[in-house]
Amino acid sequence: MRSTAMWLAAAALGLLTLSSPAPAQTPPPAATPAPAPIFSFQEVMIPMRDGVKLQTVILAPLDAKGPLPILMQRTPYGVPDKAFTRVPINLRDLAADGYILVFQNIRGRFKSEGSFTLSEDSTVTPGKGTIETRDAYDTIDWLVKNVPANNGRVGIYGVSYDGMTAGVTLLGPHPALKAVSEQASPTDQWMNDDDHRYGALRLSYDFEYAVLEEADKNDNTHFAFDKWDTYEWYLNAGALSNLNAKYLHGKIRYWNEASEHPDYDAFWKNQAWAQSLHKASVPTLNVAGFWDQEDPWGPWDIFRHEGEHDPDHNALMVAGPWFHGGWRAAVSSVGATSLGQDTSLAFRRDIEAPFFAYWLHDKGDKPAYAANIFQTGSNAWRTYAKWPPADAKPTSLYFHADGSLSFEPPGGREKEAQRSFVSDPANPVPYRQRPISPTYPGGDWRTWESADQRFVDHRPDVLSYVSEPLKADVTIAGPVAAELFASTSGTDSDFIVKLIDVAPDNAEPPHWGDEGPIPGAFAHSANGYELPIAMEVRRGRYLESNEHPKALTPGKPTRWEVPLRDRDHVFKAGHRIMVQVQSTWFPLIDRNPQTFTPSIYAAKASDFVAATQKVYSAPDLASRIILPVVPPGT
Ligand code: PG9
Repeated sequence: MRSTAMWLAAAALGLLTLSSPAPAQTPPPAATPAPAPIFSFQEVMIPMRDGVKLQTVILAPLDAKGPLPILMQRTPYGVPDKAFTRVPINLRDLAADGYILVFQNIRGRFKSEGSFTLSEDSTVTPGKGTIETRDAYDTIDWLVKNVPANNGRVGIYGVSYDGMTAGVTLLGPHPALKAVSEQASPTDQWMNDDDHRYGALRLSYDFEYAVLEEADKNDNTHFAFDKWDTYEWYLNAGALSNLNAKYLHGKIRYWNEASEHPDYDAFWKNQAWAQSLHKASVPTLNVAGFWDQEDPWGPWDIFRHEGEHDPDHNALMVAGPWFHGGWRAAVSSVGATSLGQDTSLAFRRDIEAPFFAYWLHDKGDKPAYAANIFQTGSNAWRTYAKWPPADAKPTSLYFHADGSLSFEPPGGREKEAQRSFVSDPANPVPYRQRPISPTYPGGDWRTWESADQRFVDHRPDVLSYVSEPLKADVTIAGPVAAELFASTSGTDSDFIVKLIDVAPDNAEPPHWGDEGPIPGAFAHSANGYELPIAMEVRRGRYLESNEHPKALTPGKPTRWEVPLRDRDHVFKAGHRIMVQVQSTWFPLIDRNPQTFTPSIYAAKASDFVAATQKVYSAPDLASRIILPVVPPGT
């Protein structure tokens, strides 16, 4: 159990302590009797329609008083073994209602037969979904016919890859499948989530995850970096082509495929499985984290596609202040801000468990909301009958050439106004404080999206725009976007936009429930904290077409639309709103050479050049952030 993905699987299975680790030196208590098993354990090989058999673990509660529903999880990361005897903390609320728990390794992973490659696994066959749609169908069919004392109803849930195997069941559900909770499922690996953002390669993630899953059928493999600071390692590796030439030697199929398909072609489009989803085929609880460093977008994408036909309001959206899978851990703060409650526990107890109880046990009431969201800033749960809320009005927050940010558009005196910086691929802006440890299995990858951005705002290649302290709260709920007018002296380039909530320097010490302020050091670090609310990259070559990249015209001001996803946040009175703009974000995003080449995978060292970037704030080139502002009192 070693990667974040594995951590998630382990966390879901309760094989990790999720709150605080036990002190290393504490001697074990003498002769504690082993807890009595509460499940019967069975491992079976379930046959699929093509004869391939999948390794499946079935845990049936020993104290069941009658037939129970089945709750299953399908994973590439490994299933529990016989040591699984207790209900893990993060399944406790679910398990209290009584379920037969089923865990299955997908085909080609561990003891499951058949072959596995990342791309084939999520490729859609028209009308039939993905291979996982079919394997889930066949598994459910077998389970309801063969597992004793089941009530004929099945639910599926899971985070990330396991969320995707849950989500794709919606493309061809078995009639016994009554409830789905896909949590942080990716839906389109070129457009968003793990591997790319609008075609910009998520270098460190894509490279390390491809090795993790494709190097060995029976393991989750960590690339053997010879440097702790992977910023340095990736920079020394040079042009992308070196990664295969020097390290992978063509052995990792997904990396080869990504290199062969830099643009949005059929290879990627066929894997964008939610494009084939046009209705809420089964009641669904979609779950997303606002600070999810891997798959923040897919759940919203699935929710929107289900909304194309959902007359019974069966597609629900839940979002909260979570890193990837944080709702299966314990999240009671973001950055240096206390949220005043364990939001993850609240989700599991008050949202997830009642959702499955209603659909699989006929217990309780049908959830009455469309979206149930933990709004940060106000730090409160809010339910919405419709998402995005109709009263939120797109409102522009303009950049000014003096570095200020305001709701006033640039005036006549700002004609031609702009700010510039030099973006040098030889000295890219780190995406988080160095040293940057390998993505997995280190824990710091999990929280970098909520890290204080003061670590870069002094850099000459990062532009900051900041508002006056707000006189009243500004609440945003719905999709956020940036519209930049910017130029580069190069023929290709990236722009990264970050929307930041800057805490005042007199931040109140955070309170924990009724127990009073949390001691000083924590409050101290909250002073002036620059908390990212939204961050994203756009790659210039794809501004006009995702399929056919084009060179930029050097020096020409160009419109860059940067989607910043759905948000629900209150910028509190006294806080300031900040926007940072930069052109590198390394090694999260590969370095744009800033010289157009037909494929960046084929760029040579000599193509990587420094470029002068200009961001405009003139009346006719008014760079801005578009915020879905909710009027006060609504
Ligand atoms: N983010 C991981 C993943 C999901 C689906 C495809 C590829 C990677 C994960 O944590 O499982």
